[in-house]
Amino acid sequence: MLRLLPLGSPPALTPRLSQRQLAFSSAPHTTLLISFHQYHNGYALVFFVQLFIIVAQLFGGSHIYKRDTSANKFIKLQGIDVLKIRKPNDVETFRIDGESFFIIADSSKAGSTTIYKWNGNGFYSHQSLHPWYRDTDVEYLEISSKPHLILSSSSQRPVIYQWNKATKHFDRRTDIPEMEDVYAVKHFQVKSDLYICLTRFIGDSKVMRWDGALFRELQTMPSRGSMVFQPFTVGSWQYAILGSDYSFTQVYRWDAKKGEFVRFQELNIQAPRAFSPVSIDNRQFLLASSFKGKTQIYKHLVIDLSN
Ligand SMILES: [Ca+2]
Repeated sequence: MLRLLPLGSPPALTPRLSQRQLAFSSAPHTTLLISFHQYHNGYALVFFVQLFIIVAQLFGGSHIYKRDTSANKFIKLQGIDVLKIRKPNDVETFRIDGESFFIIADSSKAGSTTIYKWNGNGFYSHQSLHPWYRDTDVEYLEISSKPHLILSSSSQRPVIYQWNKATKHFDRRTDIPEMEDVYAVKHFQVKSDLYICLTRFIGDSKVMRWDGALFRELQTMPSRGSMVFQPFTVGSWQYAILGSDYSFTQVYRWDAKKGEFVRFQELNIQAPRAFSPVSIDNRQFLLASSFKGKTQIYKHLVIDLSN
């Protein structure tokens, strides 16, 4: 038997790395994201890692920080175009053919969801997608080993873009039919099958399966003020957790025999906005950030009931 146990709220979750410059805990609606970028030097076999933090925020402009290893702190590397990025709602990072990118979903009508690419010295705007649609979320995933993006908007169905190897840009491929008002999309894989969790605030959130040509509905979960539907694995267990502002948060566990999620546990979290699994010393935790209350940490327990 498995259970997620509340461990209470952490005494201090402010990251030590960045508290002085970033102060994101006091900035409303700040998306904080850390990504690793690695570079090889083939001849000398010098290998090093550069660490960046992208701070996208509603007020005060969005910036990129770079870890300065000699000073042991993050220093501001560059600002992000305020004409394109006005109301950032989500950031994702990805690598294609050895190159590093990130994308910011912009939720203002005047802004534009934009991809940035690392050129060795800084990140430069590479492609703007989808103007005028007030995007709320972006998801990077591979479909049949090809890079794709799924953009969710408050004004239309989620749109799927596919990477074009020749032009090195994303082209619109298709949309997800009969799915209006999707706030966010997250993907997961079970063996070789690809699935997505689609969050809707009210109504039904959904799980869909890629059938080789399009995503088809697999399951429907009632939403009561949901802003996050996060799939995650702990060991060999696949879960999905559907947050709720007006009801209990639901944890689902994948049933391999049925090939779908089954209800597993309810959690009481105020206005959850993100869930993140963390593994420390062979112990598994789930961090649940809250918009109104304290961030909660749950521990994953395996209870032996054989005795
Ligand atoms: Ca996202």
